[in-house]
Amino acid sequence: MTKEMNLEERFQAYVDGENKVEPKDWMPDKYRKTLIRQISQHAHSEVVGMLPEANWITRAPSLRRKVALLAKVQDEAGHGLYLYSAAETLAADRKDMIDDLLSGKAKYSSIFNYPTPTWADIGAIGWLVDGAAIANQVMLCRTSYGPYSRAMVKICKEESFHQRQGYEILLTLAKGTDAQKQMAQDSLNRWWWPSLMMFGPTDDLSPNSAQSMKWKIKRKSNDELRQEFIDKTVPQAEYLGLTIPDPDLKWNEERGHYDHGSIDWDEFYQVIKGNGKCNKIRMKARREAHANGEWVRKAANAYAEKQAARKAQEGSAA
Ligand code: BYC
Repeated sequence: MTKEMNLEERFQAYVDGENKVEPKDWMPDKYRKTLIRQISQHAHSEVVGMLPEANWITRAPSLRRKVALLAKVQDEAGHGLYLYSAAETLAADRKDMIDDLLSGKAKYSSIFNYPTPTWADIGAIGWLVDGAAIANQVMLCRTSYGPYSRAMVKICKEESFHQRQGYEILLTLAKGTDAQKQMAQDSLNRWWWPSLMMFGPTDDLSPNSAQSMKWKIKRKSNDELRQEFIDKTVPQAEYLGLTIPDPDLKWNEERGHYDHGSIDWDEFYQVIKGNGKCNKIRMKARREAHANGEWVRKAANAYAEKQAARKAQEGSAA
C-alpha cells in the first residue's frame, strides 16, 4: 500500500487482499453501519425464527422428534446470541437493537411471517428454510468482518444438522400413507416461494448489494445464491417424490442451471412492510417474551449495577 492512499482506499485494498477486518481496525462508517444492519437483522431472524417451530414442540409426533426439535430451536437462540455479540463488537448497543426489533423499526427475515399449520411444515422449514439459510451463510463464513465470519462457521455446522432433521421428517412422510405424502406436498407448496424470497430482491433491485459485494461483506449476489439453492434443491424434491409448485421450472442445458417462474415480489414487499400472515402474531409473542424476561435481565445486571453504584459512592467520597 502506498503512502498516498487515503484511508478508504487502504481499507479497500486490505479487503481486496482477503484480509479480515477486526473490531479495532479503522473502517468506513458506512461499512460499520451496513454490518450492524445486516448482523442485527440476522440475529433478529434467528430469534423470531424460533416461534413458528416452537409452536410444534408440544405436539411433536414422538419423543425422538421432540428432542431433535427442542435442540434445533435452542440452537437458533444460540445463533441469535452469537450474532448480537458480533454486532456489539461494532459498538452497537444490544438494548437498542432489541428495541428496534420490538418497535418494528428493524427487519427480520420475511420467511418467519408464514404459518406452520401441520407437522410437515417443521420438515419443510428444516429442509427449505435452513437449506436456504445454509446457501446464504456458507458464503458469509468468508465475509470480510472477522467476528461475523467466525460466528458463521459454528452456525453453519448447526444449520446442517437442522437441514437434515427437516429432510428426514419429509422423507418419512413422503414414504408414508397417501395422506402423509399429501401433507408433505402441501408443506412444500406453502414454503417453496417464500424460501426463494429469503435471498432478497433480484440483483437489479437490491440497493445494498453492490457496495456490500465490493467490501466483501456479501460474497455472492442474491440471485446467484437463489440459483444455487434451486439447483441443489430440485433433485432433493425429486428424491422425495414431491413436485415443486412451479410449472416453469426447467433444466436449461445451455446455462447449466434450472430456469424458474417469476417470484411474487409484491407479496415479499408486503411481508417486509409488516403485512404478512403472521407479522403481528410474531411481534406480539416477542414483545410478551421480552416483558416476561424483565426480571431475568434485572437479576443478571444487579451485581454490575451494585458495583457501579459503590464505585460512584467511593468516587464522590474521595
Ligand atoms: N426478509 O439490498 P438488499 C435462519 C431487505 S434466519 C426481510 O438485497 P441486503 C433461521 C433488506 O434488509 C436467516 N427483509 O439487502 C433461523 C433491505 O432492507 P434495509 C436470516 C429482507 O442486506 C431460525 C432490503 O430488503 N439470514 O437462518 O444486501 C430457524 C433490500 O435488500 C429480506 C440472514 O439474515 C428478507 N428475506 O441482502 C431457521 C442472512 N431480503 O435493511 C432458520 C444475513 C432483503 O435496507 N443477511 N430484505 O431496510 C443477508 O445475507 C442479507 O441481509 C440479505 C439481504 C441477503 C437477507
